[in-house]
Amino acid sequence: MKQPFPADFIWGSATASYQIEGGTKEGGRGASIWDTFSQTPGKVAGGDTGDVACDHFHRFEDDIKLMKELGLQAYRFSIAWSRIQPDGTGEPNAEGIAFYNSIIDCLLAHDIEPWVTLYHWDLPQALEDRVGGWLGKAIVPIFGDYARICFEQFGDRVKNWITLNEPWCSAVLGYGLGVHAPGHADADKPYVAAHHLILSHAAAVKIYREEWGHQQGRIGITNNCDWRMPLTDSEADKAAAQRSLVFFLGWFADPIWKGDYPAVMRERLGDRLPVFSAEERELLLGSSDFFGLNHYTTMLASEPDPDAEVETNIAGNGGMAEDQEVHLSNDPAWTQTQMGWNIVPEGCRELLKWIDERYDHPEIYITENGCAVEEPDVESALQDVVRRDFFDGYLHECRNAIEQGVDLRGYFAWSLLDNFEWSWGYERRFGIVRVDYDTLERTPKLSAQWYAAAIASNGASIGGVGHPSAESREQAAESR
Ligand code: PNW
Repeated sequence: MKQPFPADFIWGSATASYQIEGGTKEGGRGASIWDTFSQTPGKVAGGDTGDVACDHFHRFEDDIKLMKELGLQAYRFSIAWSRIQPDGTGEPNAEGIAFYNSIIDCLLAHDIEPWVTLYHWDLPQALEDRVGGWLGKAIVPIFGDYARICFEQFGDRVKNWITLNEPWCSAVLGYGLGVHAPGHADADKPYVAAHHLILSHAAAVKIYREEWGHQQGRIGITNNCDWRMPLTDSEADKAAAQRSLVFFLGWFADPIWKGDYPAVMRERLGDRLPVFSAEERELLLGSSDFFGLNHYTTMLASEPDPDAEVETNIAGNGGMAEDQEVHLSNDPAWTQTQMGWNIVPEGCRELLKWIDERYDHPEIYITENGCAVEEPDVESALQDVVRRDFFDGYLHECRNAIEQGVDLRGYFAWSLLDNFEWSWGYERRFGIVRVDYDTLERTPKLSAQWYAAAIASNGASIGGVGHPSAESREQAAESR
């Protein structure tokens, strides 16, 4: 046994509405941009949709019992906006409210703390049609109105709110690369969409603090970021790694923790990057009670060689590559997940330290971390050693970060269940619990048993599976 985590550390798991609920035509739910996108031929692997997904809509009670069996202390899920407001605006839909009330009440009855994400990518289709989704400023007060309904209906019991999940993904994958809904591929739209996402976050937080402060909850935002390790010790490569991090995370976190976009983005983008008014900057600054982080992988960053052919837009990992001029690559010593994402636990520790330093020691929650592993059958899922070792390695480095002074308060494994992995459909499995998509049967994997033991020991059992240490990886890399 190693050092336990801090006594009040929170252990949870996370999901998202469109990825698990199914029941897309039930309970008065309106269509979302992910219904439309997944029904568009060629957009999602295998033509998969979220129509049934894990059928959590009908099975949430059993799923919550399972969470209890695993000892989860917190559960992060998202609300499907179009269940609350089928057309994106107007009076709340009573059936949608009742559905989330049932989930919240059931969680509390099992002593599991609900962490609620207001927006995990499933924008009501009606808003895409009427106001152009996140591209128009009109969305800002509309999101505020939706958030207000949620605070009013659920805030007596929900004390942990996350406004947006990974606005980087909404902006870059949805408006830049076209691989997520609504499927725009454009060089400038990501910056416009991001601007309205950030302002929508601020609008929701203002409403929460001004109108619902008596509920005494907390509200914040979850951003995603990979780590960037400089390829060499050269100043140019170190600068490239920093630039890449700033374009990834600083884009969204700087307005909230520093009051404006990063200078390097302004320098490189000029007026392609929208401008916040003084009033908006004031509203943004300090508008998150905690730093929500989703972290999955690490890449090497270097100054592009002007003579080499520059790789642009490595989907999902680079962002808007042309604007950054950073060359990204993989260390061949690294192993990868089924997503092709490098497994580099020390990158997680380094990113936590970077956030701690840049944003002045915020309270951090890892609201997602996990991996996809190829699991053709239930037998392989019951032996998901790669996933178990992934969690053991990443959480071991989380503890190291805490020991080095980072204020990490909690961790949510992505994901509770195998689920609809966006443009990859059901082909990629991230769950600690196996879902058989024919029978919808749930089977906890080895990683779930491992996680249950980790929680039961408050993390003291973590670091015990004997994966290569950071040092041995470095040695392996150097000796190549
Ligand atoms: C996150 N990328 O998405 C989401 O929050 C989850 O809904 C998703 O299932 C999970 O991570 C696994 O993919 C991401 O390309 C999607 O860098 C893509 C990227 C990062 C996160």
